[in-house]
Amino acid sequence: MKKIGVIMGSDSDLPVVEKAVNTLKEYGVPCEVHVFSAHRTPDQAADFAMNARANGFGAIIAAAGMAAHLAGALAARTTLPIVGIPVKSKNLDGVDALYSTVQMPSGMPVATVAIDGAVNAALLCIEMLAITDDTLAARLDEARAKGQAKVLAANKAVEERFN
Ligand code: RP5
Repeated sequence: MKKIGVIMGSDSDLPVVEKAVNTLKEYGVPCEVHVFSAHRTPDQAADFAMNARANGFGAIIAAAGMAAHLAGALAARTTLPIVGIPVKSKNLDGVDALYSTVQMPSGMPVATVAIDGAVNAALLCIEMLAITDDTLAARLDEARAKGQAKVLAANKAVEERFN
């Protein structure tokens, strides 16, 4: 199975990023986790992206806050799919990172999830791998069915109380 690269701009992003790592682990998807900054360690970030395909990665998750250029900087160096997580910071609540991550120029895509949307970032990568992996696809279906059962139960409780 291809690996997922999980890159964050700072170890201060770890509380958010850990949720992506845990989700990948739940599905048995191998990943590598690194702190590479688009601004503070640009050479290491570029080097990782340039060699990622040859090193067995299938997609890369990039989490960064503030002037969040990490996802775009990695996208500039690889044609592997990049999933960007805009990380919330205290002054602008993550809207700064959301705009920095999502507003990519044409020809240079970054699939951007919600602010702090680490679980969805992991699930999106798992869905990419599941295109050619029926076991993973079945596990995704199972999780969807569980989610649906939960909402149906909640609906039943609300309907019984109010209707
Ligand atoms: C970004 O700046 C990082 O991704 C982090 O979210 C933010 C703040 O970094 P630290 O100052 O906490 O290292 O590059």
